[in-house]
Amino acid sequence: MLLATLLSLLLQGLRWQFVDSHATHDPKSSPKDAARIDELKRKWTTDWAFSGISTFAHLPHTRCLVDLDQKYDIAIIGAPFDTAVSYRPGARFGPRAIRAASARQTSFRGFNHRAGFNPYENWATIIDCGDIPVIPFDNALALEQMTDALEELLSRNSNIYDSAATDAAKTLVKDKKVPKIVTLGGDHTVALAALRALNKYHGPLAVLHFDAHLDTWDPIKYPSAWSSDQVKLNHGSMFWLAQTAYDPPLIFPNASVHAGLRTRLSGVDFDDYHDDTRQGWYRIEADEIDDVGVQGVVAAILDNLGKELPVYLSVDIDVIDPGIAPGTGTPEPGGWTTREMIRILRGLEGLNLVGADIVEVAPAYDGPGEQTALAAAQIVFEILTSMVKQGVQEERDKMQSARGSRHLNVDEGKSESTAQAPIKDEL
Ligand SMILES: [Mn+2]
Repeated sequence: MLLATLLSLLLQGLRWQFVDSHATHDPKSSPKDAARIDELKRKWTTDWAFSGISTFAHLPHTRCLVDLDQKYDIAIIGAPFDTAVSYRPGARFGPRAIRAASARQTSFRGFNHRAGFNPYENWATIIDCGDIPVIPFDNALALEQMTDALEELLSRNSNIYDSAATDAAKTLVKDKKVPKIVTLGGDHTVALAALRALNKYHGPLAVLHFDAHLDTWDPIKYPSAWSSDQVKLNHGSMFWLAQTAYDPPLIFPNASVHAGLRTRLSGVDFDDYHDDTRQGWYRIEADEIDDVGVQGVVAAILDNLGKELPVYLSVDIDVIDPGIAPGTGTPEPGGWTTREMIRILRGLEGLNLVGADIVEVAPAYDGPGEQTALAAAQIVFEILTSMVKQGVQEERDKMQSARGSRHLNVDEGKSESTAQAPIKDEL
C-alpha cells in the first residue's frame, strides 16, 4: 500500500513536471497550449490589493543584484539595517512594512491625481529588487556591503537606454543611462551608502533632507567618553561623515537643505546650527510652515538647492508628527502632517532626483492601522511619480517654466546659502 502511494505520488509529480515544462518552456508548444496559457494568465495573474507575495506596489520582483538580464529604470531596494541607531531599534523591519503598506498601490489604479500622472503606467521600468542582506554584526562591513550593492545596481544601463535601438538614439537618451535608486530603510545610516555609490556616477550631490533632526552631528556631541572609528558611523552623524570624511566631500558645499527640523540641540546655545551652517546646509524648521505655508516651504527649498546639481532626496519618516506616524526610532512632537508632506513633495516634482530613500520606519512602534508605513509608502509613490514625470520631456518643460526664475544657479546658491541663517541667537 505504501509502495503504491509513493509510486502514485511520484507519477503525479512527473505528470505535473511534464505539464509545467510542456506548457511554459517548450518553444514548440502547440497553439492549443499557448491559448491555454493565455487563458490561465487571464484568470490567475491579476492580484487584489490583499493577495499576492508582498512587493512594493505589486511591482515585479527580481533579485536584480544577481540577475544581469533584468533591465530597469528605477530600482527599489530594501536596506534592512538598524544597528547604528541612538534610541529605539527596529528599522530593519522597515522595508517589509513599507511593502505591505503599499499593497493598495497598483498600476491599474496608480494615477496620481495631484500630479496628473501614473508612474506605474509610463515609460519607466520599475522593479522591486528585493533586499540587500545587510550584516547585523559589523557596521563598517554593513556600510561596505550596502555601498557595493547600490553601486552594482547603478552600474547597469537603464532599460530605456538599452532599449534605444541605434547609437543615435542612445545619444539622445544618454542622460538616462544610469538608473535611479529608491532605498527603503533601514536607519538613516543607509543614506551614506547611497551617497557613496551615487558619487561614483554623478559626483558630489545636493541633498534634500526631510527630518526632525540635523544628522550633521559631530560624533563628539554624543554623551560618552568612549570612542572608536565605528562610533562615528551612526544615524545622526552620517551627513557629517559625508562632508568631513571624504575628499572631495560627497555633498556639494552650500547646496543642500534640511526641512522639517524640530530637534533639541546640544548644550545651551545654537552651536549645533553653527556647525550645520559650516557644513553648508540651509535649514527649514517644522514651525515655519505655519508662517509661510506649504508653498513658502517649497519656495525656500527650491531657492536653496543647487540648480544644476543632481539631487539626492532623503526622507526620515520622523519628519511627520509622531501622532500621525509613531512607528519610528527617534520621535519628536510637533511635526508636519502627511498631507503637508505630500503637498511639499508635489511642489518639488521638477527636481533632478538621481536617488532617494525613505528611512527610520520601525513598525514595532506603529499602530495596528500601519499608519507610519502607509505614510512611507505614499511618500515613495510621490517620489516615483516625480522621477518618472521628470523623464517625460514635455512634462519637464512644463515644470521648468512653472519654476521660473525662483530657482537660483549653483553660484548664486552659494552666496544665498552662506547668507542663511535665521540662526536665532543672531537675530
Ligand atoms: Mn530623524
